[in-house]
Amino acid sequence: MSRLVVVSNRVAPITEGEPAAGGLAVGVLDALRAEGGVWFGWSGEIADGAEPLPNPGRDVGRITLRTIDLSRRDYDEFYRGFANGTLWPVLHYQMGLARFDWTEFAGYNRVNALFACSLKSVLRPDDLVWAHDYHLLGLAEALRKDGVENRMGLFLHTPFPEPGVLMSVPAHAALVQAMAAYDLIGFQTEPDRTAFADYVLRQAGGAAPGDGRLAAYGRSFRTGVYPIGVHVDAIRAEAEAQANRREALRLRVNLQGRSLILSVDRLDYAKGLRQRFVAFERFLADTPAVHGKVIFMQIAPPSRSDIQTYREIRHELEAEAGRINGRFADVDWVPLRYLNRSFPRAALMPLYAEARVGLVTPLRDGMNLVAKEYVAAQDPEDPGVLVLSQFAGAARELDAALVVNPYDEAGVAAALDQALAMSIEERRGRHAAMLDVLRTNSLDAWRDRFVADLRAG
Ligand code: GDG
Repeated sequence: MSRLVVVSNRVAPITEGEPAAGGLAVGVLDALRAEGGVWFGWSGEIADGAEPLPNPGRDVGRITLRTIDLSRRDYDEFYRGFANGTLWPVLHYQMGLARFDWTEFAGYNRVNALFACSLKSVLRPDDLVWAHDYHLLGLAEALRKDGVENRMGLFLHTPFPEPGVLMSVPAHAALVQAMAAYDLIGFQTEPDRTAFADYVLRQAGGAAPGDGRLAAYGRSFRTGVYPIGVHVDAIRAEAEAQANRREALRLRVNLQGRSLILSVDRLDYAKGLRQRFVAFERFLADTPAVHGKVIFMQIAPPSRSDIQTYREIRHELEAEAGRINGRFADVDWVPLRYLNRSFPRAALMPLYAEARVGLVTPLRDGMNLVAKEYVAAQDPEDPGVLVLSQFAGAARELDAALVVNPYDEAGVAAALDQALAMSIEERRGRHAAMLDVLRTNSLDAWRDRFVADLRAG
């Protein structure tokens, strides 16, 4: 069988025998561990004058890790610039936070070509290339220009916006044309796939012969929907096995019977933290009966902190958290706990299980694995309630959650009230329905379906 070669912006640091953190890393590693293969990407190192050849390979079990370094200019123009300064906000419908610069777009293409050139040196003729995410929209086109004819697939972890939104990026036409060089493009949800197809049909004069296939730019390629999932049983086992860990015990003692509302997000404006803080404030203002009885804990490990918009949101949230606590806290109660750091995964799972409410309200999200992890971690006999943004990809599957509009403070506040008052019968019913979906659309199913479709062509 053909060898699997996974390409992502970063190769996650992995150690044999240890679980990986994050959905992409877990999903990809399982596939590679099962079949053997190569994982290729940026090392995380910045080295000026770096060669386009990959660093010496490192084998972890049956997986070979191949990395390249980036120069400072590559990092600035490709990573901080076009990928995270332009594409990320636009893909998440945050056009007001996007900037655009043709030099950065050229840097993005240059790094995609660098990846291609370096990857070519390790590729065998029948390897399957599986690229991940918005950093690598141009990889297949660059490989094909280098004469590589392997089968290539792309899975986009983020949303794909409607054509009118995408077109706010001046380079939109070149971007979509480059994507068409893949043989298979996978999306998290049907609306993402449809938005992409709309662009190809209406803006690029393409055709849709059926079965997700599109014809445009002189090529024919497939599109499909592959919702990423989680390992349901492993998460519940982790939540239980670690239930007596020191942090979980400390938390339980500290809660003193109060209800915990929990949010866990990378610190990113697309996750809707500012709107969520305001909705929680509204909930406290509207519901005096809960004062002293609930605690909202926001875990938000910093991310991309060398990008200005990320520094700004961090400052804003610190101020908001202080203001809300200043307004409502009492001598023996602080309503909002804002933890600006990351936790080991083993500590996170029992926290999920302890929380009465999982509050997941991104402004846009490709999927949102925290929502799925929260559901998987619950005790089926006494589960908590998921409050979920309608703009998370996960809301397409988890419609038994309390689905809210993250821009509607009053609506989110009302959902919190409803969640905390919900009967055990209703909680069990909603949880069982969501668990069924999680089992069907598991992480294994995501990976197996994508790889099978890529192989089938
Ligand atoms: C992208 C898309 C899509 C978070 N804090 C800590 C921690 N985490 C883990 C969570 C979860 C992962 O990070 C975050 O995944 P999400 O899906 O919520 O969000 P993104 O990072 O934006 O991921 C997203 C995903 O790709 C997969 O396709 O769902 O839409 O944006 O697993 O548990 N893990 C640890 N400590 C923390 O403090 N250990």
